Order: sequence, then C-alpha cells, then structure tokens
Amino acid sequence: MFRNVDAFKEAYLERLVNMHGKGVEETTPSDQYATLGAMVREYVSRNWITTNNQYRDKGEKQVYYLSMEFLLGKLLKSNLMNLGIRELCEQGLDELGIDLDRIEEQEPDAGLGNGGLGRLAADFLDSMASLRLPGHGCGIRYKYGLFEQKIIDGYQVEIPDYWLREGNVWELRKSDKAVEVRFGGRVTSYEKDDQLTFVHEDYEPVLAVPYDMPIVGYQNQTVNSLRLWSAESAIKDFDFNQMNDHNYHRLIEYKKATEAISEFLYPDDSTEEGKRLRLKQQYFLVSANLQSILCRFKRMNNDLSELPNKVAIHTNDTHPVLAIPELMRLLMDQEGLGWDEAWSITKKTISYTNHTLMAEALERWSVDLMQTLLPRIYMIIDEINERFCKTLWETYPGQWEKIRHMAIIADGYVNMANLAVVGSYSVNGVSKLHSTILKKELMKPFYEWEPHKFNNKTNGITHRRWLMYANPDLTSVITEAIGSTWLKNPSDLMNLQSLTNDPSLQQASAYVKRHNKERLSNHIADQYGISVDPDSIFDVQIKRMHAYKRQLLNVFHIMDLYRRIKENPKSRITPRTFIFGGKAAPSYHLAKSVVKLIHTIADVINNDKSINDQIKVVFIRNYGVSDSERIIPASDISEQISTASKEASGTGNMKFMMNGAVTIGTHDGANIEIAEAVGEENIFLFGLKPNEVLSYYENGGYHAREMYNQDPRLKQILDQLMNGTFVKEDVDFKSIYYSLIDHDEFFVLKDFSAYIDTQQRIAKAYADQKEWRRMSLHNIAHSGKFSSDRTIHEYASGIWQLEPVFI
Ligand code: T68
Repeated sequence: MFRNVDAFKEAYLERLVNMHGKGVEETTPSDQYATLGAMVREYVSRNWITTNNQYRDKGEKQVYYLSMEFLLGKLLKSNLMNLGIRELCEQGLDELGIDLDRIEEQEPDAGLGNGGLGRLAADFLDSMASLRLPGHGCGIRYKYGLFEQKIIDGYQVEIPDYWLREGNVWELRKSDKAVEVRFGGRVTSYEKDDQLTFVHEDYEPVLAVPYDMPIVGYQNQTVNSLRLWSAESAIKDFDFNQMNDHNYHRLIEYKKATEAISEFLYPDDSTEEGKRLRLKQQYFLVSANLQSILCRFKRMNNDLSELPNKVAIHTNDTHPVLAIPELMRLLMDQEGLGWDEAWSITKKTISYTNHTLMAEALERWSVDLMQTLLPRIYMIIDEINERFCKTLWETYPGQWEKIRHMAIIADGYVNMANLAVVGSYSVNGVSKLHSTILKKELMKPFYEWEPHKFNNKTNGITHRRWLMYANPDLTSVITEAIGSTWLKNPSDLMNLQSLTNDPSLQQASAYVKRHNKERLSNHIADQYGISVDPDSIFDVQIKRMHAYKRQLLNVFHIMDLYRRIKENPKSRITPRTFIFGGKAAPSYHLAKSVVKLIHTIADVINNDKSINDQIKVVFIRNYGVSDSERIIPASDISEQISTASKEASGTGNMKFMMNGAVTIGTHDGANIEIAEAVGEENIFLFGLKPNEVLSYYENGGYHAREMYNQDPRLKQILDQLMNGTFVKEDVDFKSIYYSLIDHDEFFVLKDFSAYIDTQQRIAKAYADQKEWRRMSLHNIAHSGKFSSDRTIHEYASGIWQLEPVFI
C-alpha cells in the first residue's frame, strides 16, 4: 500500500471509508489520522514479526529496559520518517486535499512520563531500534498520563490527561500473554526434600494484560517492542447464585482497586498520599515483566544459569528495582533454585541507572507497607539485607554507623538505592559530573566496596526526532553543506566545523532560525494573544518547575531588566522574548507560586506600552514533547541554570545545542561536557562550581540575607515580591520571599550577580550577528556526541554486552 503514490491513495481512501462508515468528505481530521495510523501499524507488522522471529531463532541476547515512564509524545511523524514513506504519504494526501501536518497534529501526545527520565527512555527506544539492537521497553499503560496543566488567573490547575479517549492506534492487546500479579496475603513455609518451600496464600490477584507498541528503527528492517501493561480484574466468572449485597460491594471495590493500579502516572513529587498505590504500580510493572521475560527465555532455553548471557534487565532509576527480589522469588519459588544460585544469576542480570542526587528523591519504603503489600518480596529483601550486612560486618567490624548507612533496611525503611547497588552488576550515572559525585559522595562506601560496578554513561537525545524531524529546514541546510552521512552517523556533524565562518552557510542557518521564530511567534499570537517580535532574542527555559532548576533566577533577570528599561527610557536594548514552559507537581506549592509569579510579571510587562515591546514574557501552558519540538528549533538562548551539582545531566541542553541555540548555563550536569566539546568561548557558563556548592552545604549554607542587604538590585526585586509593585490582586509571594531570605537552599541570590553579568555579555555577543551565527553553527557541529545513538552504543557494549541483529 506504500509502493507508490497511486497505490497509497487507493488504499487510503478505501480504508478511510471502511473504517469510519462515512463518505470521504464527511471524515474528520481525527478519522483521517486514525486511518493513516492503522495503515502504518499494519505496514510495520510484517517486519515486527520478522524481527521477533529473528531474535528468537538467533537466540541473541536481549535487553529489557524497565521504566515507570516512557514520555513518547507523538509517533506518526517519526514512524513515517523512520520508514522513509513520509514524502509519499504527504504527496498522496495532498492530492486528496488532505494536509499531512494537520493529520499528525491530531495524535494525542502520549504523556506517560514526568520529564527528563521518561523522555530519555523514549529516545533510548528509538536509538536501540535504529542501531538494530534487540532492546525492548517495559512499562505501564497508564490510562491517564501526566496531568494537563490549565492556567486560570495565572495559577496552575491540574486536569486529568485522558490520552486514550480515542484509542491508541499503535497498540496491540495481547490477552493471551496476560499474567497474574499477587498482592497482600500471607506467606507460610514448610520443609520439602530438605528445602524450605514458601506458599503465598490469601493474596489479591491482579491480571496484568500487555499492550505492545512497535518501535520502528530508522530505515532498517528492525521493529522492536514497547510492552505496556494494563491492570485488570483477575476474577472472571461470577457466581451469581452466591452474589449478595456484601459480595457485590466487595467485588466492585476489588475491581476499582485493581484498575487503579494502571490508572494514573504519578507526578514526580514528595506527597505522602498515594504512596501505597505507587508501590503497587512498581511491583506490578516488575512482576508482570519478569514473569513474561522468564517465560520467553524458557521457551528457548532450559538452563537458567544461562539467563545472564541471554537477558539483560535494566532498571531506569530505582522505581523498578523490585526486579531484584522478584527475580529471586521466581528463580527460587517457581524454578526451585537455591539461594546462592538464584542470587548469582540475579546479580549478573540486573543493571541500574541513577538519575538523581537529591536526597528527597531517593526512594525509601516503610517496612510496614512493604511487608503487608508484598510479604514474600519483603522476606527476600530482608534476607538479602541480612547476608549483606553480615559480610559488611566481617570487613568492617564494629563500624556500626557505616553498616547502618549501607544497609538495605534501616530505621524501619527499605532503601531502594542500596538494594539497587547490592543486587546489580552495574551502576551508572548520567553525566561525568554526576557519576563522579555518585562515587565520591552519595555512594562513596558502595564505591569503595565494589568499585568495578560504577561507571558513567552520559545521556544523549535522538537526533532524528530532535533535529531531523523537528527542524527539517535546518536538516536540509546541514545536508547541503556536508552531505547526508550525519543522518546515520551524527558524529559527522563535526564536518560543519570547518564551515562555521562560511557566509552562505551562516546566512542559510540564520534564515532557517528566523523562519522557525516566525512560526513560533504566530503560534504564540494565535494561542496566547501575545505579539512577539521574531527579530527579538528568543530566550527559553522549558523544563519541570523546580526550585533547583531556578526559574526564579531567570524571573529576577527579567525584573531587573524591566527596571533598567524603565529607568532609562531613552536607551534601547536588543528586544528579548522570554519563553517559559513547565509543570509543577500538584503538591509543590513553591513551584506553583513561581508559575503564578511568571504570569504576574508577564501581565505587567507585556501590557506596559512605555517599554515599547523591548521585552515580552510568554508562559507556554501544558508544556509537553510536542511543544518542545516547536520551541527548540526557534530558540536563540538555552537556559540551563540549575544549582551546580543538582541537575544529574539535563537533556534539554543537548536538544537546544543541536538546533543552534547558545547555552547560558551553570557548571552542572552535562553542561560541563557541552562546554568541553564546544570550548568555553562558545558557551556562557557562570556561577558557583559544584565543589563550592557542596562545601557550602557541608558548612550549613551561606548568609542570604546579607546578599539582600548588600545588592540594591536584589533588594528591590525581593521587596517587589511583597510590596504590590507587580501584584494588583490579593496575592503576594511571601513563600518565595522567605524561602530565599531565610535559607536560599539553591543559591539564587548568590548566583544572581554573575547571572546578570553573563546575560549582558550574551546581549553584546548577539549584537554581532556574524559571530553569533558562527557560535551557533559551532554548537551544532559539536552536538553529534550528544546523540543517544552514542549513549546506547556505550550501554550496549559497556553494560549489556549486546550485539546488533540484522533483520
Ligand atoms: C532527570 N530525572 C534528571 N526524574 O533530573 C535529569 N523522579 O538531570 C536527567 O537528565 C534526566 O533524569 C535523565 O537522566 C527525572 O526526570 C523524574 O522524572 C522522576 C520521576 C519520578 C520520581 C523521581
């Protein structure tokens, strides 16, 4: 059906009418989307089957990437492009009077993730398939993705995101592959043939039903799978004779509780409520996948000691780390192995990535909760802990503090990061700095204990989605300049290096940027009624709202700039458009006040005629993957201004760089490696260094109030939060004010002056357009290193021992 344009048109029309039961003219863009999606899925199914057969027949090692989040965004466009059939479809549809862009817009963003961690998982899937690696995603099919962010009177309001309303064209339900996951109940043991046997009774069964989605490689035959599990009632047959009111209500309760497991993605935050459900989700993910992985392995192999040679199980942060005790349980209770053998296999099969150093994000589960919800799993963790502490005791006799710190269970909690390190063979951080801090600080005793486990895998992003598909015009300009090898081999972007001063290349890239900015300006005018000048500097910070990411520093720069413009009405600056976007966790009050603050200053500044449109402030509501695809290609400045040592890596920084934006950033996460790649003269770094921040923390912080008293600019900004300059209604920003004056945990005031100076350097640099264009091209030239193809290659060879399979 995709052989040629005519064949496509014929097949498409027939399908459109058949699927929707109406005449072509009556079909909606949503019908048209569903039809094309169904055709594409059908088209890939042959290669999907071939890929699976090949993996089975060749018996090559497989990796299963376990993640609570896959922030996929839209898939139609990238599938069409990876398959190399988008142009054909575009032409065919055009001849039918249908606009492909419009159809692609219809697809809801699959928002099954919070931020960087979830999007990284999605980029990794793309790279694994494109590098022909046998790697599969394993996640949860949440009925509701990350909440939809509405803005009412400048405040964030959360609405459920029912992304499945119109169904999901990409998925295939595999009822025959469903498995049972068990919660609660009791565990008893008895001795049989000299071995203790454990029996789990009175548990609550939940049926885990997989939905598979194809993950299409870039212009190869590989089609991998993303398997998302849905929770359903495991009780199929009701005995209506036995049904009385009491039973009926219990049944309804059970059904509700069961389905709740795959209902919502949890917003990354620190609320207490819902903890139990979140733990249920984690075990659900892990148990369903491990049963299914083991079952697939056993179909090809009956020697379980071969498992680590055939299967790698990777845990994306600690959220799926119950995979360790679950694999132990299956190997012992189901397969009959003894402890030592099961432990040796488990430790050789599971690997773990850490994504955060933030203490509050390190997962701990109360022993009580774990014991009641997962009694057998808890027993196994307890035993792992006992054995581990015993060996520690032998090595460090008498060092109680050290042992308590390293123990998996301590002070009534199960410490998931410790379990992850003890039960896996590889622990990696996501940037050089992050991996170093892991070894030297957070996990120091573990590093000393088992140094060989620790390694770094600097994050990457898929250059296909983030450059080729999001910025087709820039892609053409690059290809015209250096040929097309970089499409498959992004490190070839380096061939641009010798051309960064080439006037025609500079002009062409400037033209593309200007065009992208115009498009974004139109979108902003259309959606927000704000008119922004495409010739202004687009200065962009889009990411989750969080104190450590310091959107406040950016806001303070805007407030200071506004004051300067007001005080010097005759002088003119290069106009700037400040663009923000990001969701705050629903219970994160401080982050929500920052959302309100941005809207408040935007309202004042955007409506102040006296400043002649020199600055504009825009907040993109409900920021998600599709927004970033639109915004990043149109950006001039990439704001990466987290408190040094707090951002594990960042991946937005890489996407902006690849699209020719210049970074203003701290010495944090992957910014440091970006600076190494481009040279310090092609990036604007500022502020405290990580070791300075860490040593302040060790010594109890710094005196923020002194900064406030000493710097009149800061004093004015902070006072304006309280005195009504910006606030006409009955709101103030006390919580922000006091969080800074009293404590300033994230050094906003401390870095303020350096940030303002650096912003002024940027304004000057931008004024020299020739130099700016060179810098922009220089950044693009050095961005190939940050392709997730490089990252995945490193995971495959350094952690998973995985080889490509040709289909
Ligand atoms: C991010 N982490 C890091 N976490 O913050 C970022 N957390 O520096 C890094 O680039 C990225 O991971 C990829 O490595 C997250 O996104 C979460 O979203 C999260 C979700 C649930 C619980 C804790």
